[in-house]
Amino acid sequence: MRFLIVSEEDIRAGLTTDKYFLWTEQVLKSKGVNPRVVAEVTTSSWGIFVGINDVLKLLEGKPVDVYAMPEGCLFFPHEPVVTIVGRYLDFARFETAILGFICHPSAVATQAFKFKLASGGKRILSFGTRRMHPAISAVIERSAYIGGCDGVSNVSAEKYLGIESVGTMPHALIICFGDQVKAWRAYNEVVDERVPRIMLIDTYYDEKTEAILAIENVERVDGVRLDTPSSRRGNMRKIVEEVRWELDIRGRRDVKIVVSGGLSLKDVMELRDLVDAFGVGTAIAGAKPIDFALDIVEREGNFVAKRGKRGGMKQVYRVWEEFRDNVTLFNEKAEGEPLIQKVMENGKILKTFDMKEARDLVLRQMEIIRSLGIEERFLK
Ligand code: PCP
Repeated sequence: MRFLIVSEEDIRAGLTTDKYFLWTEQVLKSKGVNPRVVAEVTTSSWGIFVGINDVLKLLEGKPVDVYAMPEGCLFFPHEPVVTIVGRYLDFARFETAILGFICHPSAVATQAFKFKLASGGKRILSFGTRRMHPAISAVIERSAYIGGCDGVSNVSAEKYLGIESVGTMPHALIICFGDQVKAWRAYNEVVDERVPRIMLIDTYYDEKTEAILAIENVERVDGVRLDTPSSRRGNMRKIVEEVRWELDIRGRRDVKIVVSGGLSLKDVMELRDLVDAFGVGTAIAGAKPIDFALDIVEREGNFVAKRGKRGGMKQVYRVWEEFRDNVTLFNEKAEGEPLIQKVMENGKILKTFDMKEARDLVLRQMEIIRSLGIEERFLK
């Protein structure tokens, strides 16, 4: 018995396509129609572009050229993030997988970006792989990390991404001991001492009661985590304020406060001055996919486009100082740095993108947004 996961071979062979592409192939072949086209991937919202490496792996060896923005680049509405040049039948059936490789990962990165921007510099931890299929855990953590998360909880990130995962402790640990103090002490004794001691303080009693219990009974407490259930959240800010107060008056300003559980961007903005780190699950890992589409914009050298799309192969020039772009036809010049570069030539991969470089690019863009004071535009 195997998990229901489509194999890499089947994805490469084009099995994960939508049926209408197979009928399209059949019709075009039978009528001898196979134009040379330029097709581009665009959407009507802004976001952080992630997923190009898998697209390149998918198209490797096929007689097409591919152009793309760098991974981690913030794209604006209607800008091409990927452009494919070749005969339509050489890539038609891969549209489904090409979009699948970027729609959800880019959405995860975009959500991570928003949370990091909203946090005002506080730590954002990706806690949400449990909300999605485990086969894509590493994809989620990579996207979350590129988007700006400071840490990721899924252990697969260590093997697949080369980054150390982070975490605290689950309620199950406390309940197995049936006693918070015993559980916290045991954690202290057993877990590698390099791991910060972030004690979960909402299992049985009020958070401030458990916070006091922790610092008064456990030798080492680096932080406390409030995962307060929604049924108990009258006013989360007041709860966190109380915990901070009780810790401070006992001389424990050093104890960090971590908040998790169903967090939204609004929650983070409301709590960021009080909280040191946020564990975010569903709102990042389960991000609503960005609805990228792949559209033909040139056929046999002529501009074409369906309604709502813009014809012609394009270049995007970024004016960094103002954080705005100029979009032109590909061979035209404009003010700014060209963002679209050739990444595949006739099926040969010219460039892949490094996760850490992509993350650096994201953080650089975030810094520019902050320095220009235009955060509001990117928090919607
Ligand atoms: C998990 C963890 C985080 C949650 C998930 C993040 O919660 O403690 O708070 O995901 P979310 O943003 O989608 O809520 P639980 O399922 O309560 O896990 P546990 O009781 O094991 O800590």
